[in-house]
Amino acid sequence: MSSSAKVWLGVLVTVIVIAGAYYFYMQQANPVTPATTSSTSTDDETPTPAGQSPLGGATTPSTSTDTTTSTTTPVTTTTVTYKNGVFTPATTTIKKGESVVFSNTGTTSVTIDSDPHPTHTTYLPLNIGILSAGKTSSAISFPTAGTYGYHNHANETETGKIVVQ
Ligand SMILES: [Cu+2]
Repeated sequence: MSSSAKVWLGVLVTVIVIAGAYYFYMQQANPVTPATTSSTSTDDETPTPAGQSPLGGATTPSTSTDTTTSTTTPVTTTTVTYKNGVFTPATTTIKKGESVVFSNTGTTSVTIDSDPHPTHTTYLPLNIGILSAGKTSSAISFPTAGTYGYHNHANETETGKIVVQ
């Protein structure tokens, strides 16, 4: 029993000596580390003044944002009605940049397309296609002045035009 205690004591002393030696060597290696730390703190001083300049400049752009917010222009939209073979009004006059919607208030469907029939090339946004009875098209914008004819593609004698001034 006492001999095994001596063995354990020997092991304990050996471990302490090895740990002490290891710790001593680590301390000798340490002088390199403080040199790195002091050079890092020198680098930190440079970004700090640079970071302060954007913070001061940020006050000016936030003021100009308020000026941009007040831009809301309602678009004038004119309705053309189609009822059982007739577009009303036959000629719709609007201003540049305004819009037109087609509303089918009759009992038969209509196929609205841009002139000329059958190529429909005058103004492509006017190629609405089939508008069922009771339906209203989405708004078509006319940014450029001119005369834009359209017709019922299913019955090309039913026509109308939009004059953009
Ligand atoms: Cu057509």
